[in-house]
Amino acid sequence: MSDLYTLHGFDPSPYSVKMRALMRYRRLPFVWQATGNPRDAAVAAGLPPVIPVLRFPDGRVMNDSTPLAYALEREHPGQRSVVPDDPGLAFISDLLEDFGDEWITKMMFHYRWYYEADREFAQVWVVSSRNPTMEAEARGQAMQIFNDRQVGRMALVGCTEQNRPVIEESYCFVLDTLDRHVRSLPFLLGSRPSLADFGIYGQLQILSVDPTPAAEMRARAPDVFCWLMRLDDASGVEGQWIDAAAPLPEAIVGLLEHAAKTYLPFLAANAQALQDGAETFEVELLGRPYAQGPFRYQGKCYDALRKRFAAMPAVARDRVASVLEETGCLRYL
Ligand SMILES: N[C@@H](CCC(=O)N[C@@H](CS)C(=O)NCC(=O)O)C(=O)O
Repeated sequence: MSDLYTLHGFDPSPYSVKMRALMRYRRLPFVWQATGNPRDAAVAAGLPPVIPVLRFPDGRVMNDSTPLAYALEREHPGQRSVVPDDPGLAFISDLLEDFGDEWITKMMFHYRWYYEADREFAQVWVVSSRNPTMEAEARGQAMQIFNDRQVGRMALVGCTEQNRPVIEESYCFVLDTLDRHVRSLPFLLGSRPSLADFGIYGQLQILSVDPTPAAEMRARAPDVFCWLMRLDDASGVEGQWIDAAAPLPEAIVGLLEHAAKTYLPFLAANAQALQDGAETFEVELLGRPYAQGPFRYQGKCYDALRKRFAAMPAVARDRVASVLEETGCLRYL
């Protein structure tokens, strides 16, 4: 039996590069299996057809990056963990990871499929990653099919003309805030990366390549680009968590305030729509109306976040509750 993991994914997939960076940081030996269609590995194992897919050395196969990251914590306890020791900081890390996975992903999807230059580049990147030497006609067809499928999904995930100003303003806010932060602290919650870093990294890494958001990032937040490169292979990083008893860094407070004005009210409205069986919902975010159809997976994310908050030891919960209250997050938890 090999002691290697196999990570099935590909470069244009935010959750794939998130897991790859996390495993590199944790120094877990793995094979990066990026040829063909990595989704086949999920289907063959009877899992939902999403990537990345991780095969453990004992043959188990799993997907979904957050449960995967926690499975690796159980598998390799204390070995360069990405979960802060302090339960309060661990919760902040979970919240910001989820903000990355489920809110910043709207920016990734919007920029990639809204602007023509980005659509054209993304088609090449995706098709070439699966099969770089495909014959010209088949390659053209594969690119068109992928483009049509993704553009057809935009409204489903909230990437509409109506929502565009909210999504783009939020992207600029995240860039500006992170840019300030990473000039004073190498990672979000210390001089070592947390799950929050990897969740936000996954989406922003793609945004740092797709042409329109990449130009925005380089122009307004070049240190964010440097942070992404640090995270891509952080296997040499040895660091510390911030002091859990000290006030949170200013930019982390800023990100929490922003989550309380965007992602969290979105989650609450989504949960309400799921409960009501509504076909669509509308919520005011950043002073503008934002509308989309309810999304079951994000209903589960919200549930998981609230359960984690409730399950925190009382001392840590009370400490973190005050910053969550000040930033406007608490009322959603
Ligand atoms: N929550 C999952 C999301 C994974 C995901 O959505 N992966 C995308 C690629 S980045 C995918 O496989 N989508 C399915 C498709 O395009 O058919 C995770 O964290 O891993």
